[in-house]
Amino acid sequence: MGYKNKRTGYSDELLASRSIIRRDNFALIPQDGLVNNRIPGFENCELSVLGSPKLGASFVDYVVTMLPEGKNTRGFGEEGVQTFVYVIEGKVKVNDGETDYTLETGGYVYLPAGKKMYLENINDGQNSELFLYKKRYEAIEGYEAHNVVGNVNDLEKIDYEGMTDVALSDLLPTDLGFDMNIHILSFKPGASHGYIETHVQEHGALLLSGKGVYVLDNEWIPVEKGDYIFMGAYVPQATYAVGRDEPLSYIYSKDCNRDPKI
Ligand code: UGY
Ligand code: MN
Repeated sequence: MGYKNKRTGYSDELLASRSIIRRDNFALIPQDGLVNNRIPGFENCELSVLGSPKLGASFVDYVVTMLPEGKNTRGFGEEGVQTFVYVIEGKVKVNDGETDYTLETGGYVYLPAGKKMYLENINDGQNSELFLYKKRYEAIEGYEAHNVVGNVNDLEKIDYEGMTDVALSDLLPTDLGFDMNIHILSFKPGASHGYIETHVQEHGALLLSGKGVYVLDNEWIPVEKGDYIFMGAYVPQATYAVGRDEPLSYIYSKDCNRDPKI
């Protein structure tokens, strides 16, 4: 139910939800139940804020449906904040104040702090679906970040920790100018993590395809395409992919390359 699948009004079934919110720890937010948020600058767009500081994240994630006339001419981002957009489906023009980039499905743009992101749906009268991200940039002397433009279909797929049925792609450069990265992890049905990770980094993950069972802080939770998972610092995490042919894939952010502040 909800605006994403246009099922609003009275339900014939009992009200139910798969949402699990453990503030400052982890959250599962399925598409059902998302509500349309209005954010200045986004015109003719339906969007929902996913991970945010109110949940315990140091970043903000959004899922955005750009309607045929959808745009942001005011600029997404603010002083000191880096931004990232990934096209889940559609065709979008992204501008950094100077240069236009045309993105199709699988395309992405990262803009460093100091630049605003302008967006326009150019998908021939059809909607475009986006994953958006912003985080305050933590600078270090002698290094800086720069614009990154690409498409996941052109990226190298690395066997994840030696497992040939789990593929990892890094969307951003790994050099010290970047204090975060965006990755895609893809598990063939039956594949899994090799161990339950526990680490200081946070993740915001949007499931792009497939089904699985995710363990978050020792709770085993069924997950599927369209779900969003927030994993806070140190939350034990891993997954088993299930299903018949579709891989369980998700795009996710991870902070990196910085010494924690005290
Ligand atoms: O990069 C990661 O930490 C990743 N393997 N985490 C995850 O999939 N939950
Ligand atoms: Mn992890």
